[in-house]
Amino acid sequence: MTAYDPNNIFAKILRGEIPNHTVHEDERTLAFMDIMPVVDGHCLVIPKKPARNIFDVDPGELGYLAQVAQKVSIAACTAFGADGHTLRLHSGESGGQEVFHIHFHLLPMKTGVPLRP
Ligand code: DGP
Repeated sequence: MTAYDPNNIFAKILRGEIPNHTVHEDERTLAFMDIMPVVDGHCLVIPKKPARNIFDVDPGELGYLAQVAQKVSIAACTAFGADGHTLRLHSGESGGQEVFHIHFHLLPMKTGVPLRP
């Protein structure tokens, strides 16, 4: 299995080396706005514990990440007036992953408003 790279962008965000717009933080997770949003309110939630993706994340960490994703998603939908939601998790280059620190994309959706390309 490929080793976790401690110099990936999200690891740098966790260490405070790259600024971010944080929307939620606790002892195990961080949620922040995506720098290239495909919809208004697009944010990401990541565990603080290193993991590349679905293939190596600890199941307990994934479960807690999903709980936080639910809370932040509901808050984001309220804040952005969304009536739906899309939750994405890319794993591996073929799965569309570009940053190799596991993250959920939280996408508040509005009827008639498509994702930006
Ligand atoms: P993925 O393809 O699932 O690995 O998505 C990576 C996402 O990370 C992509 O939507 C853009 C976002 N992103 C990349 N670099 C940065 C950054 O420096 N700051 C923030 N906030 N988001 C970033």
